[in-house]
Amino acid sequence: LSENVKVPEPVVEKEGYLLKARIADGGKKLRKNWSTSWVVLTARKMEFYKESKQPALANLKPGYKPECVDLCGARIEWTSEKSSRKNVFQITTVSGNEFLLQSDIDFLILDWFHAIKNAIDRLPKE
Ligand code: I3P
Repeated sequence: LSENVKVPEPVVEKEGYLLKARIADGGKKLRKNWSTSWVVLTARKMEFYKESKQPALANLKPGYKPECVDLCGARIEWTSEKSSRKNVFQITTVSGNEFLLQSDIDFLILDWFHAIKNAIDRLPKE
């Protein structure tokens, strides 16, 4: 294949700001640290950007790679034990990464939960 062949960008199903905390990395517990993230959902994965994914801005930072979550075989569930905040759900990946996502706005977090759950349910389990 020629180096000029570009892999098309996957279709964005949903994007927006959420509060995010990564609480485990490969099964190893991490210290919880909430931060606002620009979240981009496509069919197979989620990306967490430190700021709005403006293509022009992203291009100004060569090499910037968002945190990426493979949704194949992932689990999603509401949790009330892992945070004192309301409206928190957890995503657990096959590789043992755990993320909490939260918004105070009920309809907004519900939309995200269902969009991610639908994506996971459409994917093969591994
Ligand atoms: C944590 C921080 C988190 C809090 C967490 C604290 O302290 O306040 O916001 O989680 O509670 O440990 P630190 O900044 O010193 O690490 P929530 O906001 O989700 O409750 P936790 O220990 O009960 O997880």
